[in-house]
Amino acid sequence: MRKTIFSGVQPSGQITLGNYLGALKNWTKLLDEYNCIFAVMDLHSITVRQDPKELRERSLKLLAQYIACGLDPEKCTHFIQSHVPAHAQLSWVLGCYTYMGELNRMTQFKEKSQRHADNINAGLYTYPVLMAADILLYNADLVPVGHDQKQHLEIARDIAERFNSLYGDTFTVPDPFIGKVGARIMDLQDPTKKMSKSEPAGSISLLEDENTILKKIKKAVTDSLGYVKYEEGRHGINNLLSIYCSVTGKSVDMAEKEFEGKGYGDFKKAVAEVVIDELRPVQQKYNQLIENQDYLMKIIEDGAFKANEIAQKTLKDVYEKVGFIV
Ligand code: ATP
Ligand code: LTN
Repeated sequence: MRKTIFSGVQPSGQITLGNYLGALKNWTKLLDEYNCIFAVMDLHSITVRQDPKELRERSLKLLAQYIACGLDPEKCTHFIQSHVPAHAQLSWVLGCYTYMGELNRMTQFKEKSQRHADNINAGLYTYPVLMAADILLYNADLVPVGHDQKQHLEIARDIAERFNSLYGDTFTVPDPFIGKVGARIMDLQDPTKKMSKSEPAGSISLLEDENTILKKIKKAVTDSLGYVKYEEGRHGINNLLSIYCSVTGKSVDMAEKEFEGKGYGDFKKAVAEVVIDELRPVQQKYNQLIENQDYLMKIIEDGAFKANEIAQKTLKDVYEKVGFIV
């Protein structure tokens, strides 16, 4: 039997080159080997205030971007998280098997609390529990994510192991799959911070036009050393090298040789070119897909049906084990 992978992105903004290189691009490499499930994580996205109309539009746009990136609906299941009630239901149960001490250690909670100091809500705090429910419902073996999600994967594993040891084998304990390059793409304006949907100035969006991409990469913060080499502490250059290598599949050594004796101007131009070439077909496909809303709606209907079937089974097993009348 094929192993299962599960992953998802929040419809919390325009998806970035970071999301693409750290997550989506890796997912496409796994389609033929695994039973693949990719969801649009709308429940997670309301941990930060969203405009309802925009959120609804973004959820469908995100699905279109999944497919445009190569996540063929013939080969994987796509659904919207809120269409499968078992996510919220299992999340409640798992919350009773998660310690506040564990949640207190989550760096994403600390970061987001600082960024949204006027809205430090309980959902933001229990976010990792819902994420564990997402994964464990489908007994996912592997969860491909960017580096920033490593800690959340660890807590999901701990919750699964704790539940299994109390009630017998119930959940598959998931392994993270974090790419070697591209797992942590940094902000172009402040390369000490990760590129994020919520910081458009230093991010490249998947749907950005060619001129803007070129301009943003040309303006990327670097240093005054003037040579292209991956070295400790050279955040700007290291980031551009990661982007270049992750897009082209070349090793850092190869890229360094290629740009030996060349200045930052040439290097940045080359980075922009490979990014533009990579995104062009994705954008073309996206523009076609987004015109066909009926097709997209059909995919999420079918996806929700399949996902509900699997999720209900797991939830029933859990309800029985904890002592509910089912
Ligand atoms: P937000 O800014 O709303 O928190 P985000 O940009 O961090 O969103 P998520 O939806 O939280 O995006 O993440 C989707 C996937 O993209 C996850 O697997 C995450 O690890 C990955 N990812 C996010 N940012 C980066 C980045 N800068 N580099 C590599 N991978 C990333
Ligand atoms: N928290 C993730 C999005 C997410 C996710 C998941 C990823 C929610 N549930 C389950 C993998 C598996 C993020 O990228 N911020």
